[in-house]
Amino acid sequence: MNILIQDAKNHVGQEVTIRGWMYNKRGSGKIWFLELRDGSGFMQGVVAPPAASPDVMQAAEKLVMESSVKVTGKVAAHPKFKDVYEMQVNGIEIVHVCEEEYPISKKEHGPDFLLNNRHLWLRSRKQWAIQRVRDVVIQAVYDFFHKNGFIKIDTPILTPNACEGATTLFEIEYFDEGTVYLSQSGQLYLEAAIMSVGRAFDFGPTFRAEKSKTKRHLTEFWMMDAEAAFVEHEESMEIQESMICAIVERVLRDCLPELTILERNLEPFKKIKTPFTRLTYTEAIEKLHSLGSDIKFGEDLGNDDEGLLTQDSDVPVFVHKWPKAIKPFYMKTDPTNPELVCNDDLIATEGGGEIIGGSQREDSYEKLKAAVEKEGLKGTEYQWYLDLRKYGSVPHSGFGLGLERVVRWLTQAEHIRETIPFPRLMERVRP
Ligand code: AMO
Repeated sequence: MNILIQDAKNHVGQEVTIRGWMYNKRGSGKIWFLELRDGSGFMQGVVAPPAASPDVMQAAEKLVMESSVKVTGKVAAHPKFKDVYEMQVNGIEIVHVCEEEYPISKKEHGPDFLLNNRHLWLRSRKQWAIQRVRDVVIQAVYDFFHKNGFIKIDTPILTPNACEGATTLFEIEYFDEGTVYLSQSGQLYLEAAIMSVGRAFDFGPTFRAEKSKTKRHLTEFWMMDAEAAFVEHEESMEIQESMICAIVERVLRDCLPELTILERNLEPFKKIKTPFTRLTYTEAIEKLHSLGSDIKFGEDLGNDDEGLLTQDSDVPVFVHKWPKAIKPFYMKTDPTNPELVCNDDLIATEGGGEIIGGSQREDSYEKLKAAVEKEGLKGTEYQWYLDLRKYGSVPHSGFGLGLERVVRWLTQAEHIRETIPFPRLMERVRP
């Protein structure tokens, strides 16, 4: 019977076959320990007589690192470690023996070498664990939204209008229609969709021609945008913090083997509870000054500033109500101060940096039209967006969560490039 390693616990004492790869081997001609992986987990296969015939011993000898195999044997609980299973092997079917030595060995490799070999590096234990956490975060987000009345609306990737500023657009010539851009965010389209479905989210690749070589910037990243009708600034932050707690709980529940491989300290995780800290931008600047930062009012927060704001906090920190001058055209002006907007950035603990950007959207036709014009945006491309404020306009808010930023925070990956299977950075688009 073929099984997945993740189900081995249900087959103790039975003879089963696992289909996978041998990533390491120890032993001598008398006994071999095969370290096997099949994508669902890891398992040791012990190859020794009498269970293993001389032919099976020979097959084990032939296997080199990353050869693919089907291995049959009896499952046993590991004598020392809880929840670990091994196999007493009595059959080996070799699927493919590597023709050359596998390039990624146990020795230290530099980042360039690893990135050039990303197609192989993905098989490494740590990279495997990070991709599994990523998958669980995606599931948690879908579940959270469906439970809270949001439906998934797929927004277009090819768009004639900019959402997040003209400086980071990737351009494409689109037949006779002129220049279009790769989407920076599905937000504007979701705003149209919620006037039909009330609450919506999307989850897809977004693109920014960012000339930033930081550990937190990709040029292609996956963003989950959410939008909700009748939800105002405060309620939007409540949705955001509940979503982050749902993600953290799910990862703690489903990813313990992965977090163990990543040597992730679970204690800070357990402290992530609502309500998150809320600081207005003005309060944040004052706090930063008191902590020795020389940031000026009206400047964006740098990496160090974000670190200072969260260093003494067990929970992520909202910095909200930013100066209008440094934020996008669609944000709603703060009714209590026309220089500010009703927006928020959510800064993660443990050096995670900004993981969410959100805001209440301007719902007045006149104010939004003026903002589009002031920004120098091509008015005709935004007429449909302005229309939303002409027909049954409602207060509404939304936010965008950067999937890779969240995965980096949760896994404590050194660099964001490890959190996406094939990273696209300013200087890298291969493999
Ligand atoms: P914003 O520009 O703040 O907001 O982006 C939302 C979130 O996306 C992530 N992010 C990135 N991740 C990796 N590499 C990048 N270059 C990058 N840029 C942004 C961050 C950020 O918090 N339209 C709004 C969202 C909304 O209000 O609905 C927007 O795009 O985690």
